[in-house]
Amino acid sequence: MSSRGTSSRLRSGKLPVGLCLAALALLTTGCFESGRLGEGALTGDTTVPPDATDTATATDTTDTSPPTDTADTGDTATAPPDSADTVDASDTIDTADTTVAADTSDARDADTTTDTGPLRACLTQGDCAGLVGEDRCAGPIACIDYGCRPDPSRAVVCPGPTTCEASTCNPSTGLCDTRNTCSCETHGALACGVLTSWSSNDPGAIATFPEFGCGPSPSGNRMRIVELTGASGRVRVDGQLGILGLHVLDSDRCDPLTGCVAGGGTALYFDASPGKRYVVAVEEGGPNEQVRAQTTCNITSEGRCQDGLDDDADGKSDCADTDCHGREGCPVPITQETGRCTNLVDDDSDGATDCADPDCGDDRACLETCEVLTSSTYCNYKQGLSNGGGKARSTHYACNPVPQTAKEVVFEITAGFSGRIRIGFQSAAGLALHLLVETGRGCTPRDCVAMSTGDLYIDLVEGTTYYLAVDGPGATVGAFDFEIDCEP
Ligand SMILES: [Ca+2]
Ligand SMILES: [Ca+2]
Ligand SMILES: [Ca+2]
Ligand SMILES: [Ca+2]
Repeated sequence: MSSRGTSSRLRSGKLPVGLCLAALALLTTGCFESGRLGEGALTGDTTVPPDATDTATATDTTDTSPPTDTADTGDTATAPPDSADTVDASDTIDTADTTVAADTSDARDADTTTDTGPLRACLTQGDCAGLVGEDRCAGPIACIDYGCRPDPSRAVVCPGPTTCEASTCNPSTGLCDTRNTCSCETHGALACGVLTSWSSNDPGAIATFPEFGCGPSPSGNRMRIVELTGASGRVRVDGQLGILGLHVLDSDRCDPLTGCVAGGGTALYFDASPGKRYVVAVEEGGPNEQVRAQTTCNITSEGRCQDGLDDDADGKSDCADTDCHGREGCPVPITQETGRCTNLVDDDSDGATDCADPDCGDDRACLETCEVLTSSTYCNYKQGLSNGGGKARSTHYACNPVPQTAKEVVFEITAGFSGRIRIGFQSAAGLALHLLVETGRGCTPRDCVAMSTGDLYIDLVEGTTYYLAVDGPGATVGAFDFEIDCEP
């Protein structure tokens, strides 16, 4: 072996030396070892063995890890047994089976068999002819195990309970007796426009329904079903005194779940379908209580503004309904800024605050004024002027929908007589003549009564002061001719 190893080193030259040196650095005896290494190197191209040694070390780690790893894998391995739990789930099926068995009168059969034993010994079915068991629900008598006894496979099974029905087998008849647990037998009646009173001691109160399909369930007190006669349109039933809750039921489906029309509180609204009959389940507080209910039909407006209900079904409840504005604590919404022109609030919510709102145009705080430049006017007064020398104080003339933002020139006339005059006016620049009448608040475009782009006739009233404002849109500046003709 070693000779082969040596020859190997000679052939391969430097590599084995390096290996040897490396081995020397670690072990004194290393070169012998390295000989073996070299030998290994031979096979070493199959170098795997040394690696295998490494793997051996790895195996050590593996040794440590296995417990953990194996444990993990072990768990996964245990997973299948878990699926065996699914088998447990099938136990549930077993339980179900047991339950079913319990439900069906198997148990009863067992009892019968144990208690009474066979009614008669038998070999054939004919031996049991004419025999009837004490419990007919347990099944007809048949020859089973040489004894005449009830046949459990033919025991009577009654339908399971529904919301309003419960069914049980009658042992003497072997038939299912079904009873209505949602009694719609009425005791009393409510009618439109009538205030109805009764005592909770009056006969007819029943146990409460367990649950309603509309509105919260009552608190478990006893209940009385009353007829609701003549319901039409929008209906309100208002429970008073000892009433804790109300539910309206469609009397064709007197079922608290599927036939519930409206309810939950002590007052309710609903829209009656023409020709349909309704009953009301009235929850009474307890014995010895006076109970009272008011019924109103064909409601068309919001009668109650603080009950949280939409009386007339127009989609708006209480104060949100205009019917309630100004009533029962519901404020009248502000629709105009007028009179609220200095509070910095857009009171009517139209996007314009105070003086910016046209509603405030006449408010003293917001009133536009005009400045009279030419006070000395008289009959036959005549001037050619330009508005460029005027003032831009007036913009919004009551008689002109177009804002006049240019400078204006204003003439004042105080009538010394009553009669018609003509104001001669012309302007090639697009200016207009505005007639304002003094109303006691000075010159203001708010008091404009007429406008003209040409001559203007005025029926003067003696003693009245008039203003004639020449104004234009935008930044219009231009010439105009102005003339007063007192004898047109
Ligand atoms: Ca309403
Ligand atoms: Ca209301
Ligand atoms: Ca305001
Ligand atoms: Ca406003």
